[in-house]
Amino acid sequence: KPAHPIEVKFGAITKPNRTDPAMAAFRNYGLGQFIHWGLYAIPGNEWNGVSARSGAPASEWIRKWEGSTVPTNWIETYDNLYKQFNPKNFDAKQWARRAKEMGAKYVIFTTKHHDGFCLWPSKYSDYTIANSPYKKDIVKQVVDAYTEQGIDVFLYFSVEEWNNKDYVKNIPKTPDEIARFDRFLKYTRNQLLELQTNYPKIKGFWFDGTWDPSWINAYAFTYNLEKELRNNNPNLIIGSRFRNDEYESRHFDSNGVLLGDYEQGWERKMPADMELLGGNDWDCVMTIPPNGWGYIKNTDGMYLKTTNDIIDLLMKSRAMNGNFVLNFGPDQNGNMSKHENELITALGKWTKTNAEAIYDVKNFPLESKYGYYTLSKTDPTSLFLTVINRPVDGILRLTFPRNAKLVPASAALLDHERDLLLKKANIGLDRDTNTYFDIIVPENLKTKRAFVIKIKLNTPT
Ligand code: FHN
Repeated sequence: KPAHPIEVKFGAITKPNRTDPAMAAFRNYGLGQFIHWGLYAIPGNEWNGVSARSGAPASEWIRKWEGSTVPTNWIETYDNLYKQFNPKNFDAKQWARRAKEMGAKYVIFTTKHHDGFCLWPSKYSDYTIANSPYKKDIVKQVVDAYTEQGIDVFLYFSVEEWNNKDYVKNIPKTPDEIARFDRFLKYTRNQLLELQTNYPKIKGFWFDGTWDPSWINAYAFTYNLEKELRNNNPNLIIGSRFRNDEYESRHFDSNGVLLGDYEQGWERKMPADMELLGGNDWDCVMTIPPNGWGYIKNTDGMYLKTTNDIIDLLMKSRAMNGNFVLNFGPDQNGNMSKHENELITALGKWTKTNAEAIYDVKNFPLESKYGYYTLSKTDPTSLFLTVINRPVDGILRLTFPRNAKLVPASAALLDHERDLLLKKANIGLDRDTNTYFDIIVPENLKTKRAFVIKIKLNTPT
């Protein structure tokens, strides 16, 4: 934040921390599902059986891959993949049922990624699902199926388009570039209004590909467009990636004010602490492999995050008032992978048992070396401790400030609904500042997962 605020004309349109029901619901989602699906599912991270890049390739970026193993006519090949896109097993209802089982309360679905292929029959483009052998509107099926399951839908939309002749990467300079980019901006507006009109049930947009100088330079246009989208739907939720101010500041304006309703910069990374978040709403979006959002045929040698990894990240997010969004990359037929399916089932079991600690909770201003605290929003005497690190001696020693208005009074395991022994521990340490409470973890508690302890708080006796 600058020491002296400067005048920003194209800054935030909405106030930070909106209090309307739509944003209140957003804050309580807890867990979300991201789905990256498009033509990149066909090659599935390899050209002719060879992964062209070492390290952590982004499978949905395959059209951009370079190197000796990429076929010479690869861009043309890619741009013709739509002629093969015919997902015979795609069943939006099944996806939605499984997402619900997993415990997801919102879904972010790719309507169009950087390759420009639209999964809805846009009247403003020929490069759409309508011209594939599949023909049917995929976005509509996803919006309807998820909404029916009570899962809110956000549409992912990439502004950047690799194969659009009107797209200009740098600030348009020549008359031709200016005319082309002008057409591109109109096209983008048309598509967004079309999505709003076609799918009025959506709760928000999740923007991407907004980093090129041309888009950054179009701050007046994007400001007006955001206003227009919000006028059409005052409850619409838009993250901080959509646009920048007139000084090229992205996510936050030049005075440090969030540009949008929640911070959208936490991609494959987590805030180290609450301070970094400045009290803004946020979500963390995460891949299961190290990188790669679209389908990956062969994951040999890649670390795939486990259910325990996900539980850890989910509860870390919740402890810091954020949502955690797990990405899935279905294959060209619309199937999730074996690992993804196993994750859904295992995570679903966990979120069901421990729902009280995940949804409708907020940060509790103490840290625990055992895991993460979350506090019920509706009952400030219900505190949850997700134990990730189980102590070797079975004693969870909670440290509370001496002057705390509420302290632990009783404890129970959420999964077994079993009461646990809780006692004040006069350990003779820092007695002027801290009070200690011991919770005993039963030796016969056999679990491969983190477990949650519900702690009832009471005024100190
Ligand atoms: O380039 C994309 C990437 O392919 C993926 O869609 C992610 C999802 O957050 N967003 C972009 C990188 O920031």
